Amino acid sequence: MTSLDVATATLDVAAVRADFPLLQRRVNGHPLVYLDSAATSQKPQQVLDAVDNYYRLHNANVHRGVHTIGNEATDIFEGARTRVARFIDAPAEGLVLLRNTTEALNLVASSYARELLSPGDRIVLTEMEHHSNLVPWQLAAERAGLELAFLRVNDDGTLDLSGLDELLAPPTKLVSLSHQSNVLGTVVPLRAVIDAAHERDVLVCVDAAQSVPHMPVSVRDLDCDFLAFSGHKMCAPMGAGVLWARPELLQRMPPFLGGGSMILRVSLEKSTWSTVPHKFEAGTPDVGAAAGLAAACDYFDAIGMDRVHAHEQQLTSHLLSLLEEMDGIDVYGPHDMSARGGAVSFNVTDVHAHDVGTILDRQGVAVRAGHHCCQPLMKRLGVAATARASVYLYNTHEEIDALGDALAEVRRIFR
Ligand code: 7TS
Repeated sequence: MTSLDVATATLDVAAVRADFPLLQRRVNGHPLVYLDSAATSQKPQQVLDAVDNYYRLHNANVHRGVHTIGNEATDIFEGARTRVARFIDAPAEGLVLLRNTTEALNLVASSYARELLSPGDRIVLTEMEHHSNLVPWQLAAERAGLELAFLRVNDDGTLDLSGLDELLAPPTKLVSLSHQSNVLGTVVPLRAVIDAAHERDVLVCVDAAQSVPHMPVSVRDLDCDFLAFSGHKMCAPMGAGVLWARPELLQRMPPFLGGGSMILRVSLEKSTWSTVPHKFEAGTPDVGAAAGLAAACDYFDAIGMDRVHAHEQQLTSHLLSLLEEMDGIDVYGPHDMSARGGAVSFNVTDVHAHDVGTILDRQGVAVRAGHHCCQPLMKRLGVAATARASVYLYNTHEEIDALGDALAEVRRIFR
């Protein structure tokens, strides 16, 4: 029986785990305990099969429309677009298939902010953004004379929204913020931010890299203007990323990259553009990765994202109580489960996060250590780095306990 046959109220983790070949591995003489899914997730057999099937039977270039195999590849690619759009409850016309969240956010920063905003216009970000949702806006601001302003982070790791009204006033044109922090696990009350922004005719761009993989997300319910995420964090291959944008915005935006597939007509002097969303998909796309992303959407819909989310909440709550009970561990981010998801950052007193990560690895426990591409947030927390454990649908309570045992070993070594 695979996880897809399971229709019980809670997630059958044993069945889920059986779908993931890599989770059967041992590392340094121990069963692998993979707690780094916020960096990238593992892939189930169903996704691996979809990629394999594409390359074995249907591989050809897309949108050329002459031979049978090419048409099959086009159907797979365009089928992935509609499948992914359905997964996030969004019109497919606005769904641009790219490589990752970073590329998607650069597209918005370049083709919307840099090209369509005016000098003096303001973009609001937050202090807890991943560099991917900060650096592209800095580049656009520098080139187009835009101003950047920031929502701050409270001591408890929640977003300080007290200054929101003021920051939404003219000349603000756009807010770009992550739905869930990859460091603190903080889940932002996005709908409230979006409603407040729209009242002022301010657009909202959502970095959903850490939310679409972990909870039900409906673009229609959120009513956001742009939304970006990466397939590789939701059990799909690396190389498939998504930007969803309101089609009318995509129509007004000039292309991001120029080349094949994104044009209507080309002369030596001038070109015109293909329709939306193809205008933003220059060059040969990663069709195999798109096929894998569609399979990942099937996989999650068969399980139910609400069930995935509930499972992660249980694991995170267990992890937080375990860390709180241990001496000499600082946990960053909200402790209230209603304000957070399953990325948990911590430090062991007087031990560098990299040492923590290395000792955990010796016991088969994979966590991330470092600044997590959030240097401004590290500064706000007053630390150089943190260790971070992040859970997913395939993790178990026993694995959280294994992390606890491995951390006790860290404390013993450094006593
Ligand atoms: N935004 C957020 C909130 C992220 O967590 C990440 C990746 C990105 C954007 C960029 O995604 P990419 O697929 O374009 O690279 N976060 C992490 C992490 O926390 N550890 O490794 C990558």
